[in-house]
Amino acid sequence: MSLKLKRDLRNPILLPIREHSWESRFIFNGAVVYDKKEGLFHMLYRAMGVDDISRIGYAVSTDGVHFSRLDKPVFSPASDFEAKGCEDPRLTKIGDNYYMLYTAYSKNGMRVSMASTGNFITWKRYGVILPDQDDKDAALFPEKVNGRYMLYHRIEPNIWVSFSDDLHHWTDHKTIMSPRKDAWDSLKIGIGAPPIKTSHGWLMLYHGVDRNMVYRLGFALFDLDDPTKLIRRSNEPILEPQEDFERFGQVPNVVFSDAMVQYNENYLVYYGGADNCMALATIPIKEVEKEF
Ligand code: BMA
Repeated sequence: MSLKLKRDLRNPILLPIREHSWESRFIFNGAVVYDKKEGLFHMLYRAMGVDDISRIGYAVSTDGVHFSRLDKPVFSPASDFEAKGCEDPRLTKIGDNYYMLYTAYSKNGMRVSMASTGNFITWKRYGVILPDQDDKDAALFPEKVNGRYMLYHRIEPNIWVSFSDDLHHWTDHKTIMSPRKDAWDSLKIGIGAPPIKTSHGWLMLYHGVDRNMVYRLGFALFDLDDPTKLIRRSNEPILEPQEDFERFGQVPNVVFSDAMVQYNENYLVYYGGADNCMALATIPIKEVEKEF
């Protein structure tokens, strides 16, 4: 499989705003959803400013490229577990609500946390949902599996899932995907975007890190009936650091994504370049379907 994402020529599509102290230095790793009825792309992005604490900003767009932003963050640390920041949001719509999974970062480490919203401004906070150990890269599966909610997360170096009846208590943790020896994803992996349903299986975007700490992106396909069963994955990365904004920045050689959106005939992959800015790369759905 040698699928490659195509970068949008207008990249980077979002940059820090120097005049806003909370997002003056870096903005990256945004979650994006497209609401077909409204014709709007909603983005929640990770922002860092003068105090080095990650907050979540909101941006909205009609074309998926040009975004209007709010002056103030829409989600900021509110507990000791979040004292150093709320990082890397991922969004899943279930019913009328959007569920944001994010990393709560503090001196105690990283914990998977959740909040839900109907409007991206006001939130119901669930707090830390996996309290026991360092854990991150979380996203909610868009459907119930055998009557239960399913959560993706990452306990190094693997991608895990857990299950819940009520979204608060998570059990039955198991590994569903691991790094591969001597490959671009040899050190650790984590989910990118919540999977998209296709006729062949659940298409997941994921990131892989190698021993040189280069972050790349790939696809993985999971069984339609049993989404914990991996069918295949990209032998070669579908996107890797190449442009200057991906190679130089807060953390060099990073393409890191929290969002894949189905829009017209394409998948749109939104990604952070070098933990510095937001960028967009696309691939025709047909091309992906041919390979899988
Ligand atoms: C991960 C997360 C991401 C970041 C990546 C590369 O551990 O912190 O937010 O993009 O590292 O630095």
